[in-house]
Amino acid sequence: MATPLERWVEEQAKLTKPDSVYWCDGSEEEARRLVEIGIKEEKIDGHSVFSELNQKTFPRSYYHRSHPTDVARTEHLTYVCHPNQETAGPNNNWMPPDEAKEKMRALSDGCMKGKTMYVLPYMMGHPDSPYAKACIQLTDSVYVAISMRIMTRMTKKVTEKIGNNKNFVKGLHSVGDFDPEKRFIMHFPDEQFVWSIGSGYGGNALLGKKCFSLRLASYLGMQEGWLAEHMVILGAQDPSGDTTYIAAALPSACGKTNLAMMESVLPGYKIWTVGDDIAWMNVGEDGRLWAINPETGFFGVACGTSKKTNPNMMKTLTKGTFYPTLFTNTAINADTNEPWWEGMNGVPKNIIDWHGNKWDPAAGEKAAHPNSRFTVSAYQCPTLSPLFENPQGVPISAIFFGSRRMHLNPLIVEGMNWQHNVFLGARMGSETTAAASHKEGVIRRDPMAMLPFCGYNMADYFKHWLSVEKKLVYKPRVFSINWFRTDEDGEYLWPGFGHNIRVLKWVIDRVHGRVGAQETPIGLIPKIEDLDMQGLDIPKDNLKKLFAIDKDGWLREAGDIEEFFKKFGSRMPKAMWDELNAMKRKLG
Ligand code: SAT
Ligand code: MN
Repeated sequence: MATPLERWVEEQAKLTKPDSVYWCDGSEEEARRLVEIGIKEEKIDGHSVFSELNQKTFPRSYYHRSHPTDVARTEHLTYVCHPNQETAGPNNNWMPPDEAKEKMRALSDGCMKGKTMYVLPYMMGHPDSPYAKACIQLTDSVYVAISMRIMTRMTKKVTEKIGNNKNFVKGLHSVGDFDPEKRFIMHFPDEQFVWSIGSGYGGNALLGKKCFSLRLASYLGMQEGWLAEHMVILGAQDPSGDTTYIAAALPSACGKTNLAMMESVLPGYKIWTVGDDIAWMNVGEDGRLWAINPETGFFGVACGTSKKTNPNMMKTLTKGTFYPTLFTNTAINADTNEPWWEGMNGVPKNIIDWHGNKWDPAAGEKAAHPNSRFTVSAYQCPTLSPLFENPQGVPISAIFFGSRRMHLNPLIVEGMNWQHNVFLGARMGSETTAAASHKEGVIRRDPMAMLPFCGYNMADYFKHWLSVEKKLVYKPRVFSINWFRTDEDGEYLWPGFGHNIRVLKWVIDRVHGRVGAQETPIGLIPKIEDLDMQGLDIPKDNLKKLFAIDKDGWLREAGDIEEFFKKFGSRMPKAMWDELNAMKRKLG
């Protein structure tokens, strides 16, 4: 008798009509075979799927050039198909599930002809974790199969674990013919099912990541009383040896990976990395908030990563103990066959750009795509937390809601109480980045950095965040952060990167009740003298500017927040309106 899993795979094969179906076991030997296929057989737009990079300096690394139209998440083609549009909310594109499936069936009919369908059994979360989920993704892309091996715990055991169970997480993925006109990422929360066609790009195609671990999981979390968040998880060890765990939400391409493995400039402080993108958070029996990272890899932005900005990532990328590491749409140093990107180090003489052509700097185009990425195993990270594999996760004492703002938002602001904390997340706005295909650098509301990832009505999401308070005996402190404020000349006021430990130190001291704060109309800010500035010589005036509250600017911001809240009509919790009105009142 076939299992429900086997029957499901068979049904999908009947529709997509691959030449063969291959069940992956997640082994290194298998990965080597798939990479070989990517080098020799599979092509995208005339290019090989993989090519070998310099194995001396970047051991076990391969280069991947995507289809030129397939370089970022496509939010306008991403749908969350609840039976009822209200459940999806104004923050999601919506289609009735039946209509969505009909559309996808038509696009998927025969889409794997001439190809192999790979069956990927994987866990999100450590298999011993009570919070882990067993998942299956089908795909016709070796790039996606290999990426999933890096990003998740892919093993045959998952198939056994699913056994005769019907309730596993399902993903059906095909790159189709990469036609953006025929590209859709459809979510069916009631069935724990994601159906994606037309793209091989990370967030569109690695269905365990944003699609399941955020969009579907956030909805599941709402129903079951936990939180699936777009957050880094890190441990900050202080000179006493204590480690304080922090979860930090930041929009895509705003420095989450750098924060997760920051090299402290303050002596005695050390950061331990638990995750760089996704946190699943449950209230434990002890009343504390416990976070796990469901992933095992980093899918990070290459541009700007260097020995200076993120030395631990450069070490991670060159370690070569896990097979393989991927570089997607970076440039290549033609003389050394090493990956290269803007901001890595000096500019090599001969560069192949991300299109595969000799790069001419005079033409004014970047050599690496601004959203070029690496895919690398977390097990290569020198700062990986000793609790990375802890099934319970780590206890969170502080939460950051961060945005990228040249103006307005202070370096750090602390919430006054839980309701205000939730408002700090709900009022977030951030400048858009190259991680999604839209205009860059415009401010959009992005509550909790979840706008593209919240799989249900965001008004209900705020309600859910508010409701978590009553279960918490030990409430994390909550902060809004912004590393990106600039002065009149557009120069960054804060050096960022390893210097951010100065801000974390203040946070740790707040968590342990060792330091005070001062109240402003938007929340609590540090007393300047409480920030540890040893070894950093920046004008005192800059520090003042970093915390300046521009009342008129904030009143305009309040108007923008109000417009956003209004979209949710009567579903928006009154608590959020109360907070907005209180902020306006305090601003005068
Ligand atoms: O969504 S991805 O995982 O591809 C990257 C991001 O935008 O955070
Ligand atoms: Mn992300």
